[in-house]
Amino acid sequence: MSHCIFCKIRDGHVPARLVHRDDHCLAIEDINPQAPTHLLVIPLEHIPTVNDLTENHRELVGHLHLTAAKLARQRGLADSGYRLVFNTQRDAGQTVFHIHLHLLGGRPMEWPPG
Ligand code: DGP
Repeated sequence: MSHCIFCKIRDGHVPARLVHRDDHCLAIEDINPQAPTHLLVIPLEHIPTVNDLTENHRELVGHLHLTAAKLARQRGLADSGYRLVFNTQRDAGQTVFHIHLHLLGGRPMEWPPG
């Protein structure tokens, strides 16, 4: 079995609060939410970091963003706003090495992030 926690969630071996699933990605509630809405949009394919994306992932990357925008609309965040983030490698605080798009919203956010 894969050691990757998001592969385990994808395969149903670890429970998660699933809010979306299709042929290319799933979306779950983050276990440690940093905002009233904090979802993770995760490709089904195991891709460790954004550095590992190739031209073959062009459509997938668009799909992850369109899925996040749809989920944000469903939660009434389209006008108030939200943040989409791919943390990449150590300095950005990446802890799970299976790419995931954070969708954060429901409160004002600061810039630059800490
Ligand atoms: P990052 O730091 O960008 O790699 O974010 C990883 C996120 O994944 C972090 O916000 C916490 C979340 N997370 C880690 N393990 C689990 C888990 O088992 N279930 C869920 N739902 N989220 C998890």
